[in-house]
Amino acid sequence: MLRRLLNLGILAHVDAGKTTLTERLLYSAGVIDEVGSVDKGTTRTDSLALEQQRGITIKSAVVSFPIDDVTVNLIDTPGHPDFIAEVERVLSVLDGAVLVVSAVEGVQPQTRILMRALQRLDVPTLLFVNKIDRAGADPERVLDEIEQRLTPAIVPMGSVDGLGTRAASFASFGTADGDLAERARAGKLHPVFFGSALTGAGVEEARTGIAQLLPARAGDDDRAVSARVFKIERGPTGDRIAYTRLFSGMVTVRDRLEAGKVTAIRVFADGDAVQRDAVRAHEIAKLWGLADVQIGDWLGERRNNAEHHFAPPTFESVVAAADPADGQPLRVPLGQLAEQDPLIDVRQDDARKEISVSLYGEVQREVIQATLDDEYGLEVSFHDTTTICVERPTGSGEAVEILNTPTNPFHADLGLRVEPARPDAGIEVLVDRRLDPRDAPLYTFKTFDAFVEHMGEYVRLALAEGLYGWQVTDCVVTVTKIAYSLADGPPSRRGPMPTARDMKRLVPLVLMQALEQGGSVVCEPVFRIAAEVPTEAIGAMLAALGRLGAGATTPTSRGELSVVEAILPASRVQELRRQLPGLTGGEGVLDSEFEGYRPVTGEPPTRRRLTPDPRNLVEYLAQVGR
Ligand SMILES: Nc1nc2c(ncn2[C@@H]2O[C@H](COP(=O)(O)OP(=O)(O)OP(=O)(O)O)[C@@H](O)[C@H]2O)c(=O)[nH]1
Ligand SMILES: [Mg+2]
Repeated sequence: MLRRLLNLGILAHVDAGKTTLTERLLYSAGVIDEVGSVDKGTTRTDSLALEQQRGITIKSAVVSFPIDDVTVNLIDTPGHPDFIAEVERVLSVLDGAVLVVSAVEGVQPQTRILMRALQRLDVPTLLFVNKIDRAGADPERVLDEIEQRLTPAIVPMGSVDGLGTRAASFASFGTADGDLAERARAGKLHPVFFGSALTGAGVEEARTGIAQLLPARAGDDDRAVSARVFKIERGPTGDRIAYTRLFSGMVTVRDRLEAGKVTAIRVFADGDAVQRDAVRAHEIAKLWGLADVQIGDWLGERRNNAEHHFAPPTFESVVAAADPADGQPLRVPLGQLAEQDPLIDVRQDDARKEISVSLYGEVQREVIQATLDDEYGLEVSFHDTTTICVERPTGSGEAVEILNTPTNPFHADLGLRVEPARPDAGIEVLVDRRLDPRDAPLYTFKTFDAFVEHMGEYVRLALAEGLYGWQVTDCVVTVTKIAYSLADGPPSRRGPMPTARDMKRLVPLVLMQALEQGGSVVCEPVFRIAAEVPTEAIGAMLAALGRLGAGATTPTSRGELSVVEAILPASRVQELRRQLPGLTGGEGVLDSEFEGYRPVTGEPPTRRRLTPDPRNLVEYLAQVGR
């Protein structure tokens, strides 16, 4: 029988029971003889010491098990919002997903965020309403919440008996008919199972559902290689191990890829990662030998460009050795962590000898701290935590630099225009269609397309630090003029050809002038919060929101509880979290979800530049070297 493959993600909010369910599925498939426990630190997928100590998943982990003729590669993901980037990388390699919702806590903001991302990417998804054995479980309410807040396209697959007890069980309505299965496999309908990962109730039915209601695939090895790296691990000798999903083609040991030569392959198959000579379409493998590989890289053909599905980190902190006498450089260990972890964006300020990292939150910071301590014997502390802002152009600005003038020693004319684009549009780089391609320095860039591509890269690099030092985004940059000097041209244009290096240094010079002319505004990350508080505490809550400068919605009351929503800057959300227990007698619950960036009111915060500032021409030229 030809085996089919299904790469399956398990996603949910924190503590919903993903790892416990994974363990149960492995058990029910016969891959393990004993069900491990998160609370004892004995599960297959929470294998890191830190995960076992804390009882939470930090890194995604792959395990494989068979269901009939299907090999399922299950990827258990972390649910804590601080580790959302880990989920992001996994999303692009999935054929299907199980979204777990707790029958007690119900649909959480994180559940909504995950479901939206799955829908955007058209990943067929089953729902598993977990913890029906726990007191307070209310599957009917949760079903309503799913319908109202996630998707109306759901089909309950059975009913629950003995709710809220250890004996709680799931009774299936019977086999799914062909039409339902087809629509589920196409992602148009979401079957809902109920159960308990702890007792195993409903897990057998969910396992059958996974094979029948999600799209398993048979390989097509003949096509060109297209594969994606979604996780990187360091082996005991410091070698890089790239977790890779193949979409098409085949990769064999000794293949030379752009990122290096494949020296060993282990393919996930029925319980283990097995040593093989080749990995085929739809399989997931660990690849050794790719020295230059990075998380998110495509091997061979790229499939899509959609990259960011979730909010970016909103804070950054300076990291320093806890003991000032400890001369150990942090740069290498932090660099290695960043390599494995797309979450960690390291910023090195050479002038101040300071390193800072971007952060989602407190838990991630503790994890970085503990990892540096455990793996590198480095004790570090974090200080000066600040909000990461962005800059958006406010108006259109244009600048031109002509070669052989006192302000432009770079052997090329260059004109750039910066225009604002809609929020979240990102950066687009264009070339004015009226430009004559022959005016571009093709001697340097070979083709006009290559010239355009390089200009795009230089513009993006230069936009990393805007007028206030923040990343500039949501804009369109157009190359409006290009010309170069000629060895035998008229005296005013005579000179050597511009090099790529020249162009790279000239771009920031022109771009910053254009940006300055149009102006920019600093925007801070804001969150939409929903606070559920005892109705008698609502007055205090509204007053606190007022003090934090947030306009709130009119509270809606659900009996003894009232809910109020507001938009708050990231830093204020932290403050509100600290105040909440005091305001509500410990009864309040605060949900927050990244909303976007909004212009800051008052004095805009600035960030120290790490690259030479082109607005100070003399210093800029001295530093970049011409
Ligand atoms: N009563 C009960 N407890 C459960 C059930 N499933 C999981 N738990 C418990 O809930 C807690 C969290 O379970 P995990 O499996 O770690 O949840 P998770 O979704 O993997 O958590 P993160 O990976 O950290 O997001 C643990 O204490 C589990 O024992 C269930 O069905 N019933
Ligand atoms: Mg987990």
